[in-house]
Amino acid sequence: MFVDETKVKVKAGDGGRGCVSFRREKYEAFGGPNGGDGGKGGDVILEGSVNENNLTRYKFQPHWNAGRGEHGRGSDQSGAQGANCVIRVPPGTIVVDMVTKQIVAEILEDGERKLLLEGGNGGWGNKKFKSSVNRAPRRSNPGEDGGTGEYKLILKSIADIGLVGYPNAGKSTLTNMITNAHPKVAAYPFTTLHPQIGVIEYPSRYKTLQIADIPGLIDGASENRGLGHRFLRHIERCFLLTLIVDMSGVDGRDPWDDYDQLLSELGAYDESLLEKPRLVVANKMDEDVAVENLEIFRKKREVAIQPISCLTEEGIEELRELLWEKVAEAKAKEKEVAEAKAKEKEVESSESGNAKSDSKPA
Ligand SMILES: Nc1nc2c(ncn2[C@@H]2O[C@H](COP(=O)(O)OP(=O)(O)OP(=O)(O)O)[C@@H](O)[C@H]2O)c(=O)[nH]1
Ligand SMILES: [Mg+2]
Repeated sequence: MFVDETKVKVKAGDGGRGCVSFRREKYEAFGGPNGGDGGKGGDVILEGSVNENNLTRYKFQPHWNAGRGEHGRGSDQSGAQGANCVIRVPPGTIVVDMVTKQIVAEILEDGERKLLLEGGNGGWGNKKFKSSVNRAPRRSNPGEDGGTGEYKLILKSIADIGLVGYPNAGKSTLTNMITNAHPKVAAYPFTTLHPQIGVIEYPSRYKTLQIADIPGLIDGASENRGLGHRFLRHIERCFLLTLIVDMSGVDGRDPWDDYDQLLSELGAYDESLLEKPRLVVANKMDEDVAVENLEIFRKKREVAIQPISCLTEEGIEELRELLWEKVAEAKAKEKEVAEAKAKEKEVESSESGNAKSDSKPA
């Protein structure tokens, strides 16, 4: 089962009550107040974990509570802090507050932690209320309530490359060949029912890339045909989109129409997907008709296209290298854009700072 969207109800721990108590000992009259403070309630914390690969467990267990703080006790004993509740989510998870509809957290890395709800503070014991005018206070505070919240968890997988294509184009076959993942391959449409993330290794560079194999798109996916657009969110964060076109033209479709349709479906989901760097791959080149179709494709559409065959392994090694180069290029470009943006912001803020200091009277 693959769940990439679910709701959770969480509650942070309540703070423990403060204690009213007085020191009573033999030969120690009026020993003074010694009621301890209540413990703080546990926090609700989000943590990225690569051991989770989707949100199934939160679908079946939607309630998560942190422990309450212990009440304070006599003899100056503070209550223990409540246990934190750690919600482990796969990297790439976004958390949306169901009331405000705002994104309140985003977990991108393994081990990354974010505080979702803070536990209530413990109440003061009567010792804290002692003063020069009231040396025997009979007062203590109740603990603060821990907050509650309802959140939607949405997983948008993190991969460098997203594979997009019609059903049966050979996305999973390619994933099987070049990565450690083994998605099911079969000659019927919609073999892949949910995204599969595979890792491509580049041993000579001591590096890896992640590739997301998602279910096939068909005409009208934007109107929810086939599996619809449901899984396109898993390629939103990719640096590179790889469009796999079946050059053998099965099911009476023409490869160039497939290519156009894929682009229009991507655009219908989100225009910004079309701005991502793309690599177009022609698969099934072992078939004779594919060679003819590729020639026609090149005449009809002026795009660079990489011919491969997952059957004969022709062009696979070149494709691996091309993927590496394109992702490196895309990453460099994205970094440049981010740096330019940061610089622009810096200039803007320094300008507004100057304007403020100018407006001050001398
Ligand atoms: N002749 C030939 N057949 C191929 C090639 N690559 C894949 N196939 C076949 O195409 C069929 C579909 O392959 P899949 O990898 O399951 O296709 P997919 O794109 O993942 O399809 P969905 O998961 O349904 O979207 C399988 O029967 C494969 O054996 C190829 O290069 N040449
Ligand atoms: Mg598949």
